[in-house]
Amino acid sequence: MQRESPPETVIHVDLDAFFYAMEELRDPSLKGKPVVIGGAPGGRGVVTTASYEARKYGIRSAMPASTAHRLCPQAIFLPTDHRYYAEGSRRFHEILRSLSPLVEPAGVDEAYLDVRGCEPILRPADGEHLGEFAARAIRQRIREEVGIAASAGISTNKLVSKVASDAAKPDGMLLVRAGEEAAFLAPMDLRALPGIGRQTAEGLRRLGLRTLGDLQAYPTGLLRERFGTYGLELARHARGEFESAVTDGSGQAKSVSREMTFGEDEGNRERLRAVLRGQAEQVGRDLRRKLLSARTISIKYRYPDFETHTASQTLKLPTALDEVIFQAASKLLSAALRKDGRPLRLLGVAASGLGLDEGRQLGLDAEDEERRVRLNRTLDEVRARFGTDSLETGLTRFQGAKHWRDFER
Ligand code: TTP
Ligand code: MG
Repeated sequence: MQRESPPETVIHVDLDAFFYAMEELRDPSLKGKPVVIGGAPGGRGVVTTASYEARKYGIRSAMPASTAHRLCPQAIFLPTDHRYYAEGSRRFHEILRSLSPLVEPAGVDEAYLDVRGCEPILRPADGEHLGEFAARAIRQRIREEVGIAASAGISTNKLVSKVASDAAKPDGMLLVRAGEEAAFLAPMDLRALPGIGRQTAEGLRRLGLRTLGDLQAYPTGLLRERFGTYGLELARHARGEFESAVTDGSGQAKSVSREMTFGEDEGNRERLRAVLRGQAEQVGRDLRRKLLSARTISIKYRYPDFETHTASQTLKLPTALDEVIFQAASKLLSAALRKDGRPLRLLGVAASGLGLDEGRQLGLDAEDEERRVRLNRTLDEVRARFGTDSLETGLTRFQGAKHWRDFER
């Protein structure tokens, strides 16, 4: 008899304390100890992650190493070893791809998959929930083949599954059934919802809201007044409604972008280039964080009369490097301004044609490329510590300029 799959088929998988777990794998004596990865106790550098033991002392990702040292002087500090972690990350993504045709990588240690219709591959026992069965199988294979623990969330959509996997940590899994999404989210802090960053949370707290339940109960009209269409999206997300489906991660539709509407129309070429550079750096950082590289770089620009254009260039090799993204975007902008030199109202950069970056772009210049990727990673760490402005290579902040949907994590 053909049974229908239960509707909760979207799974979010995220490895537990990933960089630390990889370190513990090769040095089991670290087990149960407070360990910090990245930075030196002397105060230089930034924490990439910490063991769960170290987190008991309040140590968190992106915190200066000096703060971590102050919180827990006896902690063990280890340098990061990206090349070694990348190997674990590659195996992790491979396991997922072997279990479902629909896998969307979302970072070095996280991905979404949809197992709808995968009964023939997964073969759950009679009466067993397909999503739960798949999540259990995935976690077990990661445990056996990578050697570390993963947590999983299972629900009808990516947003709720992501929150569920967070709630299931460490080494757990959680199923949120269709119709129970809002009740599941209600008691949680506003920041538990991906897309509510520090600033948005601050804005919501000023309205007197504390939990996602408060947000669910808040009049939608008022949210719209305060936050525009983003307010409407917030209301839907707080109830656990999320439209965007799992994609296979290589689709043309997916892109990483940044754009900015200027407070006053901007005609100064140097300033426009500086904005573009800042955006290229942010796009590059997003790509590296997601372990993606891009094949196509585009710009979008809008004149004061709202006439809007895009222009794009396809690269010979996919990239995740700030400089390559900036050079391509900058050439496109120069060409655009040669044709029509009016001031701009909006400018943005996008990277598309995305694929999982498994070092494929390492061509003949492999060593040089490696060095540049490493440099970009170091810059990422410094920026995480001091904020984006600390290392801007040009002028990127404008009076009155505002980022459009620049979601914080
Ligand atoms: P996360 O999945 O956010 O964190 P985690 O795996 O260490 O811990 P959790 O159990 O809560 O999932 O990030 C994955 C890895 O990415 C993390 O091990 C280190 C790296 N990373 C950074 O380098 N900098 C950062 O700011 C963050 C958040 C992560
Ligand atoms: Mg993780």
